[in-house]
Amino acid sequence: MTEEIVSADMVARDNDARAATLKRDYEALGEQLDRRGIAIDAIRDKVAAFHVAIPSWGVGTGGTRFARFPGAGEPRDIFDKIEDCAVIQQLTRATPNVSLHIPWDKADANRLKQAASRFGLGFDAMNSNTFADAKDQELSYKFGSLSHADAGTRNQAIEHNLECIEIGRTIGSKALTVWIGDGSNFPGQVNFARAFERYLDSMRAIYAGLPEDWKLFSEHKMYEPAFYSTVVQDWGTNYIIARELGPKAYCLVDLGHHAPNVNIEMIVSRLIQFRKLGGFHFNDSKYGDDDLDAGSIDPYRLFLVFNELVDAELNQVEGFEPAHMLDQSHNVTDPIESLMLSAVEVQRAYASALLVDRKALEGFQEANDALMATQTLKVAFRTDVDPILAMARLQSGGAIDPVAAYRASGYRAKVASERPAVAAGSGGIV
Ligand SMILES: [Mn+2]
Repeated sequence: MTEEIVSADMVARDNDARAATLKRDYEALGEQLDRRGIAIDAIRDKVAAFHVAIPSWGVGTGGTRFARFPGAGEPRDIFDKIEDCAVIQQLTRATPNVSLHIPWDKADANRLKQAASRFGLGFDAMNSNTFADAKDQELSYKFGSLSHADAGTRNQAIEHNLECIEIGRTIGSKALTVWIGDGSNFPGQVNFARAFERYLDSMRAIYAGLPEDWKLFSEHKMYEPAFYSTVVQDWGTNYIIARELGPKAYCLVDLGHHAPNVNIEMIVSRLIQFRKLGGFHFNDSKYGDDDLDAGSIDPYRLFLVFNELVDAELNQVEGFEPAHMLDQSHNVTDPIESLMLSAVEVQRAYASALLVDRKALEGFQEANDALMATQTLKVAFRTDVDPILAMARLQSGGAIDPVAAYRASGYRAKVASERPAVAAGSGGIV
């Protein structure tokens, strides 16, 4: 029996107060969609089956280079984090998996498994960390890890990734995400080609340690922590890596890791077409890699990304099975609230993309009718799919209004009294 953190009676009471209005809104939208030849229940069922993973570090308060302002009741360790993730899942029913970060979440693997299964949670991709030095680590990653000039440092980083795979095997993960801080801050500091060759060699060693049914994800990032060059700077390099390594290697697209105005949905399309899209780190950004909440700045871009994903889904592209995860920094909000609403935003983009009249769109594309083609997308984007999302949550046992139910539950005040305040420190977010 899955344990529930927030009182189920309390959630039911909150839902009861909203259910009649939701039913009316859902029926009205159903009628409207029916006129467009869309069965609302089918969309609801697809939304209910759509999941996005929560990164363990996301439930802690983030920070910037300037400061970090800790929130009340911050999780003290991975077991507190799992409880926070369980609240998000209980109320949204959209986030059944947690993505661990090693060494931050290092703990006895069996205890981890037990803690998660208590709340019916599973584990998503493992995340290795060779962009910071762990406590008591022999060699420093100050000047890189997998691409480091020193073979000993590279081996240490390879070993760390192999250890992450081992932990992941025990807890039932099926993927490893490798994100590195390797790069340079000054022109001339590193030789681009030699650094990349060393990185590829290291990745080959990690790839060789991958279980048969696992995937290896590499994530590109244009800048930060290195500010002049990064070793995996863009999707082209990322694609080269995945191709060089082999069929189990895929590219991750983090929405914040691109230059401003880059056409991310087109990158997504290219990676799908060449069978190398591994999945996403969802967030949003205004100026750079701001790690803001998914859909908070440019919901249309998120919709356009999902337009590509739904296109691939409907075309049954071979091997198309992208992993979805949120990767954001919550500096001024309650992380649980931000993550709940972000999961809903990702579902919203998915639901809206499912409403696109693809036959009409193709017709307009063939006829070079640019105006009607783009309007076809807009019609889907402008449709308020809120009742579909709420109904999917309600029928899956979640909350019609997750934030209202969460606030009514008093969860944050409760954990604030149990968990001592964490000292304000540095950002510690990637
Ligand atoms: Mn990321």
